[in-house]
Amino acid sequence: MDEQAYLLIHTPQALLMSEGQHAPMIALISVVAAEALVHRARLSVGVEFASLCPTRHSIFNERKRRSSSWKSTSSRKTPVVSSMSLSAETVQTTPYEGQKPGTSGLRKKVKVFVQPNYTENFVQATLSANGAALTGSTLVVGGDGRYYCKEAAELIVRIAAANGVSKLLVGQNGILSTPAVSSLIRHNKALGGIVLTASHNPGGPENDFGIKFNCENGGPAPDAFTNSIHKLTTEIKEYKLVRGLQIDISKVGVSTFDIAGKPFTVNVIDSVADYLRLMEEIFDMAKLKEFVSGKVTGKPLKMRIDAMNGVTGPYVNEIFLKSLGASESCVVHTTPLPDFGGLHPDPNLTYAKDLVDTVAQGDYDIGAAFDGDGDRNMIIGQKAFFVTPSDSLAVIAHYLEAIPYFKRNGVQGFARSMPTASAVDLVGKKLGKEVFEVPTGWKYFGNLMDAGRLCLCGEESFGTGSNHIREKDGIWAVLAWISVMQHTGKGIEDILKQHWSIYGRNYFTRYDYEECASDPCNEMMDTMEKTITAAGFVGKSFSSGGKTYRVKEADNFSYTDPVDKSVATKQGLRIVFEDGSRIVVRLSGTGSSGATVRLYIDSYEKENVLGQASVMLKPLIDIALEISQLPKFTGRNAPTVIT
Ligand code: VG1
Ligand code: CO
Repeated sequence: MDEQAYLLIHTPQALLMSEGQHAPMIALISVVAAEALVHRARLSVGVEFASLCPTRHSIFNERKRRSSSWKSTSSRKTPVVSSMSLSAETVQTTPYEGQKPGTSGLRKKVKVFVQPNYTENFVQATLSANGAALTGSTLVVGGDGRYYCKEAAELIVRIAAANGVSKLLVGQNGILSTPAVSSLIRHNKALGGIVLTASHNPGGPENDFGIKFNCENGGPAPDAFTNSIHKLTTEIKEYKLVRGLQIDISKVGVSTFDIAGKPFTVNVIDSVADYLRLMEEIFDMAKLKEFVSGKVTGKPLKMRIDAMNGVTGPYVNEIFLKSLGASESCVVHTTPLPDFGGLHPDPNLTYAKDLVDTVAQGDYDIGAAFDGDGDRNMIIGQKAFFVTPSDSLAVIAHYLEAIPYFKRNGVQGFARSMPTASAVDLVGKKLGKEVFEVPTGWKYFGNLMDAGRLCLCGEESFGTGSNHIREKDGIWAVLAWISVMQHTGKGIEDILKQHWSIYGRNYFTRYDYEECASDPCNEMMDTMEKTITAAGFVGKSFSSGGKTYRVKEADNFSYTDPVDKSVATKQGLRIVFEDGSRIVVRLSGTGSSGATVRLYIDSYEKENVLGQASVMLKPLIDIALEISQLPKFTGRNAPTVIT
């Protein structure tokens, strides 16, 4: 990795830059002093924030336990001195409606974000939601490189400086994957991180931008925190800004400023280095490299890794090409582009069609794709054999011993989001582990991980991850799969078939109806909720395609967090039948306009495990469309995406 550090000397008139291997001692002292300030501020954590981020104490303890060999990214950079003195100003503003973070951050069209003060308001509210802990804090800033990321990152630098933040770690060119942000927050003991992404939503001037905040544990802000951000956006009257603060985020290096007498440091960091080291700790890279080379098996592993022009490109190059020694032809679309090259950066069978078609030809052993911000993954085997995310989670759970990290740290419980098929539950049961069912959204896993009860979890939406960070992690998932392949010596299809022969199979499909009109969708949900919660619905039978299902349970899913007892209600309509089959309907919380309806169907077969999901699930799909009256309310006869 590029270990270059720069000595930046600022004067109000000029910004001079020179490469420096030997920084002056005075600079060292100033950085140490700044670190001490940060430390002091962290000891006086605001009560307000502590109550919003209940995980704070357990994280702190976990950090104390963690190996002291880990060096923070910032500590490897040459310290820098600056004489630039600037002051903060207060800018009057008025609230915008609708700045309410959804499943994962605030997502709107770029056109909405670029309105005067729109981004400024939201960033100020996000910072203010941290309360007293913000003063003297360290924050991580980066995003998936989509259109408006760079401008937003520069704006955040100016607003953070004015709000008493001590230090920012900014990804070079504003590039940091969501998992990398999570890792950086943890390793640098930062207060949190601002991630500039609309994740799997398309990018470009006509498409989406997004901002999410991750807390001190590295995970997405919990509901209490995002509610507080939203409340602040409705009351905002002013924001703070250091207007004259200019940072060149295209160069790795440290800049320090004096903001009204207080030091402020911006550390532009290599986007990949910290994450690479984390992967090297988790996986046996040497063994995987040998496996990829075919040295032992006599047959090199042929992989096709598609970064879909999202943020994972630089990570893919570093990890799959350099560390694992794969050939150039194994990786595609590895340059992050502001509009993802027109691709929809959502790794599913519809939007990753290029990958699926290529792997379908039979030359590759494994195909994988990621979403815009690198937290999702899709895994396919030879001839594009599709691994459902629900199965992917269960298989990884079954083979955790193939990954050194789990050998070292032990295996705690497993978890999945409610709409995810329950394949992992069966593995958990066999291994005698706790299994949790949480609402949709990665934020619900964090408390369980911090409490030491959860080590592996996933969502049907192509999210898989572990307690190595507090986000789902696309590249981690692929490395986990390669580890399983290495461990078993089997291909992906065989691994799945063997898994089903042990546990039975959870057939799963999801229908997405994207960009529908909002009002009729809300009406549909209300009507369906009334139908399924009415007296007499439980016990009712529905028949289709020669199959009959009797309702065992039906509700609008609600969840009480086992750790902090917070309650999340209205998390999706759910009909559970007597044989365990399920119909789930919910509205997406990540769209930027209109409504997206998600219909999830799953059913379990102990013996009949080699059927086709679309055929096996057809009767249940028809029943779901009948009960929900989806075609009538949405006017749609077919979904936009089928998974
Ligand atoms: C979707 C997925 C959910 C995921 C969320 C964020 O949410 O269903 O499982 O956690 O996106 O993923 P929704 O509300 O649209 O169903 V990401 O990679 O877009 O941050
Ligand atoms: Co994502």
